Amino acid sequence: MSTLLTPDARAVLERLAIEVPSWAYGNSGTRFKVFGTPGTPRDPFEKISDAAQVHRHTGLAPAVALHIPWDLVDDFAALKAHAETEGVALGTINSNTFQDDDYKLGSLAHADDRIRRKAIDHHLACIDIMDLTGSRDLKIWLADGSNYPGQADLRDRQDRLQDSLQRIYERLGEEQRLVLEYKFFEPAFYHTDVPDWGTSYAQVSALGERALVCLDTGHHAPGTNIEFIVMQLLRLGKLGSFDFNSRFYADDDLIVGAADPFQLFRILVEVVRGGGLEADSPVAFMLDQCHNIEDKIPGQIRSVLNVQEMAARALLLDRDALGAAQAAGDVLSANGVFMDAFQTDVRPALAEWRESRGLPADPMAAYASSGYFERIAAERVGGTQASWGA
Ligand code: LRH
Ligand code: MN
Ligand code: MN
Repeated sequence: MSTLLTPDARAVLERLAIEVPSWAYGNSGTRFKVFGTPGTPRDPFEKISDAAQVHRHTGLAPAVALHIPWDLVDDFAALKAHAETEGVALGTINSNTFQDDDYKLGSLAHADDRIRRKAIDHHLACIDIMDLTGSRDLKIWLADGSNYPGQADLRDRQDRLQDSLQRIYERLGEEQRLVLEYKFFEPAFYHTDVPDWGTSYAQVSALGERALVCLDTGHHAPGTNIEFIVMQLLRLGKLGSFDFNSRFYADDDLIVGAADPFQLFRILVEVVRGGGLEADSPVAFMLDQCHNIEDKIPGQIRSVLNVQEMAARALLLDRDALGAAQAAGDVLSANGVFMDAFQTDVRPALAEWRESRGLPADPMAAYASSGYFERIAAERVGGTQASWGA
Protein backbone atom coordinates (compact mmCIF):
# COMPACT_ATOMS: atom_id res chain seq x y z
CA MET A 1 0.00 0.00 0.00
CA SER A 2 1.33 3.42 -0.95
CA THR A 3 2.32 5.51 2.05
CA LEU A 4 1.74 8.82 0.26
CA LEU A 5 -1.61 9.28 2.00
CA THR A 6 -1.06 9.33 5.75
CA PRO A 7 -3.70 7.82 8.07
CA ASP A 8 -4.73 11.38 8.98
CA ALA A 9 -5.14 12.33 5.33
CA ARG A 10 -7.16 9.16 4.70
CA ALA A 11 -9.46 9.99 7.60
CA VAL A 12 -10.12 13.40 6.08
CA LEU A 13 -10.63 12.00 2.58
CA GLU A 14 -12.97 9.37 4.02
CA ARG A 15 -15.45 12.06 4.99
CA LEU A 16 -15.07 14.22 1.87
CA ALA A 17 -18.58 14.54 0.45
CA ILE A 18 -19.51 16.57 -2.61
CA GLU A 19 -23.15 17.21 -3.31
CA VAL A 20 -24.13 16.98 -6.97
CA PRO A 21 -26.75 19.21 -8.63
CA SER A 22 -29.86 17.60 -10.13
CA TRP A 23 -29.64 20.05 -13.04
CA ALA A 24 -26.30 18.69 -14.19
CA TYR A 25 -28.10 15.58 -15.46
CA GLY A 26 -30.59 17.46 -17.63
CA ASN A 27 -29.86 19.09 -20.97
CA SER A 28 -28.74 22.61 -20.19
CA GLY A 29 -25.95 25.05 -20.08
CA THR A 30 -25.91 27.74 -22.75
CA ARG A 31 -27.91 30.56 -24.26
CA PHE A 32 -27.05 29.06 -27.64
CA LYS A 33 -27.75 25.51 -28.73
CA VAL A 34 -28.43 23.04 -25.98
CA PHE A 35 -27.19 19.69 -27.25
CA GLY A 36 -29.21 16.78 -25.95
CA THR A 37 -27.65 13.58 -24.67
CA PRO A 38 -29.27 10.17 -25.18
CA GLY A 39 -30.84 8.91 -21.98
CA THR A 40 -31.45 12.35 -20.49
CA PRO A 41 -33.71 12.10 -17.41
CA ARG A 42 -37.39 12.79 -17.98
CA ASP A 43 -38.20 13.71 -14.39
CA PRO A 44 -36.56 14.38 -11.02
CA PHE A 45 -36.69 10.67 -10.12
CA GLU A 46 -34.49 9.82 -13.08
CA LYS A 47 -32.12 12.68 -12.27
CA ILE A 48 -31.66 11.18 -8.80
CA SER A 49 -31.00 7.73 -10.28
CA ASP A 50 -28.29 9.23 -12.51
CA ALA A 51 -26.76 11.15 -9.64
CA ALA A 52 -26.64 7.94 -7.61
CA GLN A 53 -24.32 6.47 -10.27
CA VAL A 54 -21.73 9.07 -9.35
CA HIS A 55 -21.81 8.02 -5.73
CA ARG A 56 -21.86 4.32 -6.56
CA HIS A 57 -18.62 4.57 -8.52
CA THR A 58 -16.76 7.11 -6.40
CA GLY A 59 -18.16 7.03 -2.85
CA LEU A 60 -17.89 10.81 -3.00
CA ALA A 61 -21.35 12.14 -3.77
CA PRO A 62 -23.89 11.01 -1.16
CA ALA A 63 -26.39 13.85 -1.69
CA VAL A 64 -28.21 15.53 -4.57
CA ALA A 65 -29.18 19.20 -4.59
CA LEU A 66 -32.59 20.13 -5.96
CA HIS A 67 -33.71 23.30 -7.77
CA ILE A 68 -37.28 24.48 -7.29
CA PRO A 69 -39.43 24.59 -9.45
CA TRP A 70 -37.25 22.55 -11.85
CA ASP A 71 -37.52 19.58 -9.47
CA LEU A 72 -41.05 20.16 -8.24
CA VAL A 73 -42.88 16.86 -7.68
CA ASP A 74 -46.27 16.05 -6.15
CA ASP A 75 -44.77 13.76 -3.55
CA PHE A 76 -41.44 14.77 -2.02
CA ALA A 77 -41.64 11.92 0.48
CA ALA A 78 -41.66 9.54 -2.50
CA LEU A 79 -38.67 11.36 -4.05
CA LYS A 80 -36.81 11.07 -0.74
CA ALA A 81 -37.63 7.36 -0.51
CA HIS A 82 -36.46 6.89 -4.10
CA ALA A 83 -33.17 8.65 -3.32
CA GLU A 84 -32.64 6.44 -0.30
CA THR A 85 -33.32 3.30 -2.35
CA GLU A 86 -30.68 4.51 -4.78
CA GLY A 87 -28.21 5.05 -1.92
CA VAL A 88 -28.20 8.85 -1.80
CA ALA A 89 -29.95 11.62 0.15
CA LEU A 90 -31.69 14.79 -0.97
CA GLY A 91 -29.52 17.80 -0.22
CA THR A 92 -29.63 21.55 -0.61
CA ILE A 93 -32.79 23.17 -1.89
CA ASN A 94 -32.05 25.94 -4.41
CA SER A 95 -34.71 28.58 -4.89
CA ASN A 96 -35.40 30.05 -8.30
CA THR A 97 -36.67 33.59 -8.82
CA PHE A 98 -35.06 34.10 -12.18
CA GLN A 99 -37.43 32.59 -14.71
CA ASP A 100 -40.78 34.21 -14.04
CA ASP A 101 -42.01 37.30 -15.92
CA ASP A 102 -42.89 38.95 -12.60
CA TYR A 103 -39.21 39.02 -11.70
CA LYS A 104 -38.08 41.16 -14.64
CA LEU A 105 -37.02 43.96 -12.26
CA GLY A 106 -36.04 41.78 -9.34
CA SER A 107 -37.43 39.47 -6.68
CA LEU A 108 -36.42 39.83 -3.01
CA ALA A 109 -35.22 43.40 -3.67
CA HIS A 110 -38.14 44.37 -5.93
CA ALA A 111 -39.72 47.80 -5.40
CA ASP A 112 -43.25 46.41 -5.79
CA ASP A 113 -44.40 44.80 -2.55
CA ARG A 114 -46.67 42.34 -4.34
CA ILE A 115 -43.78 40.86 -6.32
CA ARG A 116 -41.43 40.94 -3.36
CA ARG A 117 -44.06 39.08 -1.31
CA LYS A 118 -44.39 36.49 -4.08
CA ALA A 119 -40.62 35.94 -4.01
CA ILE A 120 -40.63 35.62 -0.22
CA ASP A 121 -43.50 33.11 -0.45
CA HIS A 122 -41.53 31.06 -2.97
CA HIS A 123 -38.74 30.75 -0.40
CA LEU A 124 -41.19 29.79 2.33
CA ALA A 125 -42.50 27.08 0.00
CA CYS A 126 -38.90 25.92 -0.49
CA ILE A 127 -38.56 25.59 3.30
CA ASP A 128 -41.78 23.51 3.35
CA ILE A 129 -40.06 21.22 0.85
CA MET A 130 -36.92 21.10 3.01
CA ASP A 131 -39.10 19.89 5.89
CA LEU A 132 -40.24 17.00 3.68
CA THR A 133 -36.88 16.14 2.16
CA GLY A 134 -34.86 16.56 5.37
CA SER A 135 -32.60 19.10 3.65
CA ARG A 136 -30.43 21.29 5.81
CA ASP A 137 -29.67 24.17 3.46
CA LEU A 138 -31.74 26.70 1.55
CA LYS A 139 -29.51 28.23 -1.10
CA ILE A 140 -30.50 31.62 -2.46
CA TRP A 141 -29.04 33.10 -5.58
CA LEU A 142 -30.75 36.18 -6.94
CA ALA A 143 -30.74 37.53 -10.46
CA ASP A 144 -31.73 40.90 -8.97
CA GLY A 145 -29.97 43.95 -10.32
CA SER A 146 -30.28 46.65 -12.97
CA ASN A 147 -28.97 47.35 -16.44
CA TYR A 148 -28.78 51.13 -16.50
CA PRO A 149 -27.44 53.77 -14.13
CA GLY A 150 -30.36 55.55 -12.51
CA GLN A 151 -32.74 52.65 -13.14
CA ALA A 152 -32.98 51.75 -9.45
CA ASP A 153 -32.20 53.09 -5.99
CA LEU A 154 -29.27 50.87 -5.03
CA ARG A 155 -29.58 51.50 -1.31
CA ASP A 156 -33.33 50.96 -1.06
CA ARG A 157 -32.82 47.66 -2.78
CA GLN A 158 -30.32 46.55 -0.11
CA ASP A 159 -32.82 47.49 2.60
CA ARG A 160 -35.65 45.59 0.94
CA LEU A 161 -33.39 42.59 0.40
CA GLN A 162 -32.53 42.53 4.10
CA ASP A 163 -36.18 42.73 5.07
CA SER A 164 -37.08 39.87 2.69
CA LEU A 165 -34.22 37.70 3.93
CA GLN A 166 -35.29 38.28 7.52
CA ARG A 167 -38.79 37.01 6.78
CA ILE A 168 -37.32 33.89 5.18
CA TYR A 169 -34.75 33.34 7.92
CA GLU A 170 -37.45 33.53 10.61
CA ARG A 171 -39.24 30.58 9.07
CA LEU A 172 -36.18 28.26 9.14
CA GLY A 173 -36.18 25.31 11.54
CA GLU A 174 -33.52 24.94 14.22
CA GLU A 175 -31.41 22.60 12.11
CA GLN A 176 -31.83 24.50 8.87
CA ARG A 177 -29.55 27.12 7.34
CA LEU A 178 -29.75 29.84 4.72
CA VAL A 179 -26.81 30.29 2.35
CA LEU A 180 -26.65 33.41 0.18
CA GLU A 181 -24.72 33.12 -3.07
CA TYR A 182 -23.10 36.11 -4.72
CA LYS A 183 -22.26 36.75 -8.37
CA PHE A 184 -20.62 39.84 -9.82
CA PHE A 185 -22.81 40.17 -12.91
CA GLU A 186 -25.29 38.38 -15.17
CA PRO A 187 -28.13 38.54 -15.95
CA ALA A 188 -27.94 42.14 -14.71
CA PHE A 189 -25.11 44.07 -16.34
CA TYR A 190 -24.92 47.41 -14.53
CA HIS A 191 -25.43 46.45 -10.91
CA THR A 192 -26.23 43.20 -9.11
CA ASP A 193 -27.79 43.29 -5.62
CA VAL A 194 -25.51 40.58 -4.20
CA PRO A 195 -22.39 41.03 -6.33
CA ASP A 196 -19.62 40.01 -3.93
CA TRP A 197 -18.71 38.16 -0.74
CA GLY A 198 -18.75 41.38 1.27
CA THR A 199 -22.37 42.12 0.42
CA SER A 200 -23.40 38.54 1.07
CA TYR A 201 -21.49 38.63 4.35
CA ALA A 202 -23.16 41.90 5.41
CA GLN A 203 -26.61 40.58 4.52
CA VAL A 204 -26.24 37.20 6.26
CA SER A 205 -24.46 38.62 9.30
CA ALA A 206 -27.50 40.79 10.01
CA LEU A 207 -29.70 37.66 9.99
CA GLY A 208 -28.03 35.38 12.48
CA GLU A 209 -25.81 32.36 13.05
CA ARG A 210 -27.53 30.01 10.65
CA ALA A 211 -27.14 32.37 7.71
CA LEU A 212 -23.91 31.92 5.77
CA VAL A 213 -22.21 32.77 2.50
CA CYS A 214 -22.13 30.50 -0.56
CA LEU A 215 -19.06 30.87 -2.76
CA ASP A 216 -19.55 29.83 -6.40
CA THR A 217 -16.08 29.62 -7.92
CA GLY A 218 -17.34 30.86 -11.30
CA HIS A 219 -18.85 34.07 -9.91
CA HIS A 220 -15.80 36.31 -9.68
CA ALA A 221 -14.09 38.79 -11.96
CA PRO A 222 -11.08 37.37 -13.82
CA GLY A 223 -7.95 37.52 -11.71
CA THR A 224 -9.80 37.50 -8.37
CA ASN A 225 -7.85 35.77 -5.62
CA ILE A 226 -10.61 33.34 -4.63
CA GLU A 227 -8.54 31.50 -2.03
CA PHE A 228 -8.17 34.77 -0.15
CA ILE A 229 -11.97 35.03 0.06
CA VAL A 230 -12.12 31.40 1.23
CA MET A 231 -9.59 32.20 3.96
CA GLN A 232 -11.47 35.32 5.05
CA LEU A 233 -14.89 33.68 5.19
CA LEU A 234 -13.50 30.71 7.13
CA ARG A 235 -11.75 33.11 9.47
CA LEU A 236 -15.06 34.91 10.04
CA GLY A 237 -16.95 31.64 10.48
CA LYS A 238 -19.28 32.50 7.63
CA LEU A 239 -18.36 30.12 4.81
CA GLY A 240 -21.44 27.93 4.42
CA SER A 241 -20.95 26.27 1.07
CA PHE A 242 -19.15 26.05 -2.24
CA ASP A 243 -20.62 25.79 -5.70
CA PHE A 244 -17.67 24.28 -7.54
CA ASN A 245 -17.15 24.64 -11.27
CA SER A 246 -14.51 26.16 -13.51
CA ARG A 247 -14.45 29.02 -15.89
CA PHE A 248 -12.28 30.51 -18.59
CA TYR A 249 -14.28 33.70 -19.18
CA ALA A 250 -17.50 34.30 -17.23
CA ASP A 251 -19.87 31.91 -15.44
CA ASP A 252 -18.89 29.02 -17.72
CA ASP A 253 -20.05 26.22 -15.37
CA LEU A 254 -17.43 23.82 -16.73
CA ILE A 255 -15.96 20.84 -14.90
CA VAL A 256 -14.27 21.89 -11.66
CA GLY A 257 -10.50 21.68 -11.90
CA ALA A 258 -10.57 21.62 -15.70
CA ALA A 259 -9.65 25.25 -16.36
CA ASP A 260 -7.22 25.88 -13.52
CA PRO A 261 -6.28 22.89 -11.33
CA PHE A 262 -3.76 25.04 -9.47
CA GLN A 263 -6.49 27.43 -8.38
CA LEU A 264 -8.55 24.50 -7.09
CA PHE A 265 -5.49 23.32 -5.17
CA ARG A 266 -4.96 26.78 -3.66
CA ILE A 267 -8.61 26.95 -2.63
CA LEU A 268 -8.42 23.53 -0.97
CA VAL A 269 -5.21 24.47 0.84
CA GLU A 270 -7.15 27.34 2.45
CA VAL A 271 -10.09 25.04 3.17
CA VAL A 272 -7.76 22.64 5.02
CA ARG A 273 -5.99 25.54 6.75
CA GLY A 274 -9.31 27.00 7.93
CA GLY A 275 -10.74 23.71 9.24
CA GLY A 276 -13.18 23.31 6.35
CA LEU A 277 -12.51 19.57 6.13
CA GLU A 278 -12.72 18.89 9.86
CA ALA A 279 -15.47 16.55 11.03
CA ASP A 280 -17.51 19.41 12.53
CA SER A 281 -16.99 21.79 9.60
CA PRO A 282 -20.00 23.87 8.54
CA VAL A 283 -18.76 23.97 4.95
CA ALA A 284 -20.84 22.09 2.36
CA PHE A 285 -19.18 21.15 -0.92
CA MET A 286 -21.32 21.20 -4.01
CA LEU A 287 -20.94 21.15 -7.75
CA ASP A 288 -22.82 23.69 -9.87
CA GLN A 289 -22.10 22.70 -13.44
CA CYS A 290 -23.68 22.13 -16.82
CA HIS A 291 -22.57 19.50 -19.30
CA ASN A 292 -23.57 20.64 -22.75
CA ILE A 293 -21.21 18.72 -25.04
CA GLU A 294 -19.83 15.99 -22.79
CA ASP A 295 -21.73 13.08 -21.25
CA LYS A 296 -23.26 14.17 -18.00
CA ILE A 297 -22.73 11.28 -15.58
CA PRO A 298 -19.04 10.81 -16.45
CA GLY A 299 -18.70 14.62 -16.42
CA GLN A 300 -19.87 14.57 -12.82
CA ILE A 301 -17.67 11.59 -11.93
CA ARG A 302 -14.63 13.41 -13.31
CA SER A 303 -15.62 16.52 -11.34
CA VAL A 304 -15.84 14.88 -7.92
CA LEU A 305 -12.59 13.02 -8.61
CA ASN A 306 -10.90 16.33 -9.44
CA VAL A 307 -11.99 17.73 -6.08
CA GLN A 308 -10.80 14.59 -4.29
CA GLU A 309 -7.44 14.74 -6.06
CA MET A 310 -6.80 18.36 -5.17
CA ALA A 311 -7.97 17.78 -1.59
CA ALA A 312 -5.44 14.94 -1.34
CA ARG A 313 -2.67 17.17 -2.68
CA ALA A 314 -3.67 19.94 -0.25
CA LEU A 315 -3.43 17.40 2.59
CA LEU A 316 0.11 16.54 1.48
CA LEU A 317 1.31 20.07 2.09
CA ASP A 318 4.11 19.97 4.65
CA ARG A 319 2.73 22.62 7.01
CA ASP A 320 5.71 22.45 9.39
CA ALA A 321 8.22 23.04 6.62
CA LEU A 322 6.02 25.77 5.17
CA GLY A 323 5.66 27.48 8.55
CA ALA A 324 9.41 27.34 9.14
CA ALA A 325 10.17 28.84 5.72
CA GLN A 326 7.54 31.54 6.25
CA ALA A 327 8.91 32.39 9.69
CA ALA A 328 12.42 32.61 8.29
CA GLY A 329 11.25 34.88 5.48
CA ASP A 330 12.54 32.29 3.02
CA VAL A 331 10.32 33.15 0.08
CA LEU A 332 11.61 30.56 -2.37
CA SER A 333 11.63 27.67 0.11
CA ALA A 334 8.07 28.47 1.16
CA ASN A 335 6.93 28.56 -2.43
CA GLY A 336 8.91 25.36 -3.12
CA VAL A 337 7.17 23.49 -0.29
CA PHE A 338 3.81 24.69 -1.60
CA MET A 339 4.59 23.62 -5.17
CA ASP A 340 5.93 20.24 -4.07
CA ALA A 341 2.49 19.33 -2.75
CA PHE A 342 0.76 20.63 -5.86
CA GLN A 343 3.10 18.77 -8.22
CA THR A 344 2.69 15.39 -6.51
CA ASP A 345 0.73 12.84 -8.53
CA VAL A 346 -1.71 11.34 -6.03
CA ARG A 347 -3.74 9.38 -8.58
CA PRO A 348 -2.10 5.96 -8.10
CA ALA A 349 -2.35 6.27 -4.30
CA LEU A 350 -6.02 7.30 -4.54
CA ALA A 351 -6.79 4.41 -6.91
CA GLU A 352 -5.20 1.96 -4.49
CA TRP A 353 -7.02 3.47 -1.52
CA ARG A 354 -10.33 3.39 -3.40
CA GLU A 355 -9.90 -0.30 -4.13
CA SER A 356 -9.12 -1.01 -0.51
CA ARG A 357 -12.53 0.45 0.32
CA GLY A 358 -14.40 -1.70 -2.20
CA LEU A 359 -14.66 1.06 -4.81
CA PRO A 360 -13.42 0.85 -8.39
CA ALA A 361 -9.80 1.95 -8.83
CA ASP A 362 -10.88 3.76 -12.00
CA PRO A 363 -14.43 5.09 -11.55
CA MET A 364 -14.59 6.50 -15.10
CA ALA A 365 -13.80 3.10 -16.61
CA ALA A 366 -16.10 1.31 -14.17
CA TYR A 367 -19.02 3.53 -15.14
CA ALA A 368 -18.24 3.18 -18.86
CA SER A 369 -18.32 -0.61 -18.63
CA SER A 370 -21.34 -0.78 -16.29
CA GLY A 371 -23.90 -0.73 -19.12
CA TYR A 372 -25.90 2.03 -17.35
CA PHE A 373 -25.57 4.54 -20.18
CA GLU A 374 -26.70 2.02 -22.81
CA ARG A 375 -29.69 1.11 -20.66
CA ILE A 376 -30.93 4.66 -20.08
CA ALA A 377 -30.28 5.61 -23.71
CA ALA A 378 -32.56 2.73 -24.79
CA GLU A 379 -35.22 3.26 -22.12
CA ARG A 380 -35.64 7.01 -21.93
CA VAL A 381 -37.02 9.13 -24.71
CA GLY A 382 -37.69 12.89 -24.49
CA GLY A 383 -35.48 14.27 -21.71
CA THR A 384 -36.32 17.40 -19.72
CA GLN A 385 -34.75 20.81 -20.05
CA ALA A 386 -33.10 21.82 -16.81
CA SER A 387 -31.77 25.33 -17.08
CA TRP A 388 -32.41 28.85 -18.33
CA GLY A 389 -31.65 27.70 -21.87
CA ALA A 390 -35.29 26.61 -21.86
C1 LRH B 1 -26.34 31.29 -10.89
C2 LRH B 1 -26.11 29.92 -10.33
C3 LRH B 1 -26.95 29.68 -9.07
C4 LRH B 1 -28.14 29.00 -9.69
C5 LRH B 1 -27.44 28.05 -10.65
C6 LRH B 1 -28.29 27.31 -11.62
O1 LRH B 1 -25.44 31.58 -11.91
O2 LRH B 1 -24.75 29.71 -10.08
O3 LRH B 1 -26.29 28.83 -8.18
O4 LRH B 1 -28.96 28.37 -8.77
O5 LRH B 1 -26.51 28.92 -11.26
MN1 MN C 1 -24.07 28.62 -8.33
MN1 MN D 1 -23.56 30.44 -11.68
